[in-house]
Amino acid sequence: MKITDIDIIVTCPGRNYVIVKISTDAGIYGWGDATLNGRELAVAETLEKHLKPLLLNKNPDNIEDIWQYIFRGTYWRGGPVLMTALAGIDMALWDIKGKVAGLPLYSLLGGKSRDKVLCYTHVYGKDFNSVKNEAEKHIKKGYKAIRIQVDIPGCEGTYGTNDSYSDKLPVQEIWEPSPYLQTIPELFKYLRKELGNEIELLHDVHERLTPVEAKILASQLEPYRLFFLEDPIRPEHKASFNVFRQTAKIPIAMGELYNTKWEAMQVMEKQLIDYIRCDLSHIGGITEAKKIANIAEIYNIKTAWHGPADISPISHLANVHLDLSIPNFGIQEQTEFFPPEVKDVFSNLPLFKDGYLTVSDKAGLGIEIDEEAACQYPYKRGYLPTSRRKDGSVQDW
Ligand code: CS2
Ligand code: MG
Repeated sequence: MKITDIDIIVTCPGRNYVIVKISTDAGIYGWGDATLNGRELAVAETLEKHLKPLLLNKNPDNIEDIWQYIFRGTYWRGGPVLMTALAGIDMALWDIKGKVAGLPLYSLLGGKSRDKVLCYTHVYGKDFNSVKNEAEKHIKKGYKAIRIQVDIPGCEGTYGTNDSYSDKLPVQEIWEPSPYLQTIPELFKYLRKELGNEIELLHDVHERLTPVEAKILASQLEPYRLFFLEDPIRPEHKASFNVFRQTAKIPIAMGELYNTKWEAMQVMEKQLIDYIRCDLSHIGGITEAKKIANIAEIYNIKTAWHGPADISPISHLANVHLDLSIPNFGIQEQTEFFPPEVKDVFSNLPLFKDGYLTVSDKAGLGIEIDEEAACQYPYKRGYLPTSRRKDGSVQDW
């Protein structure tokens, strides 16, 4: 079998997605996700101009060889743009392999280790009471785990409380550590009192604290039994995790900004985290994520793959197939925030029932894409917000 064509479709059904379609001389094609929020065209151009010519006529069965060839064989490697492009190719190749075999992806990955995967979604509000009301609605829907964010006094509309995706220049938010560090422990104290102990609660710091601030927050959250505290510090200096890891008795998750297994390895081999939460579509796809899960297993670390609305349903399906198969699955982030138009383009999304996700038994990833509908939603420039401190200096968003 040979790769005969690669189409890169940039579509905006409410938000931008980059879809990779790999066609073969056997008439079978596969779909991959190469969406990098706010930098979609950089990835699309990499695929179209640089990678497509290298892949034509290659045998799509040889996923590992193609992965190594793109990653190592072309010399320049790593970083979000190249690893997202590689992920798009990798997912499409796995989809083809599944269709050739007539088997769902989870079966190719070793078969099911579980019947369904525990998931969490996002709950937020302007104040504690509205967060509680939203949380109760989600518990009624069947959720067993929810991620909680709240407006911080003086920093209203900050990460997780507002969808400030903009087609003009980025929305600029204000963020300060002091009110944040005072608000979050109070929020979780209130929620445990109001909601009881059964519901699993999570929180995303979004890489905004210094190591010592993270240590203070983690210690203050200890009594409220968090499932995990996500991305407490910036991703660059891995040894910084040592500062709070030794004292804070709270599970830590990290990884959506990592782009290779070597980065993930640094926090895993020293057991500085409890959940690895890379993004399959920014880490080179299913091939790399499966390896990361295997490394994590050695250290008794579980997975919590990134699953926001800014990656396409193709990645969400890949997440659930992998979750079903690996022994050390932890939890899956799931989004309720796909714009409604997404369903015009993508069908067969993961199925939610009573707090868990499953996928169909269709061959490969099981995704269906309406290419005509995708063309009716052309690309629109879109930016994530940025953030500054009150003194005007740059803050990690
Ligand atoms: C996030 C994302 O889902 C998460 O945990 O941190 O919402 C992240 O901000 C976006 O993927 C950025 O594009
Ligand atoms: Mg996050």
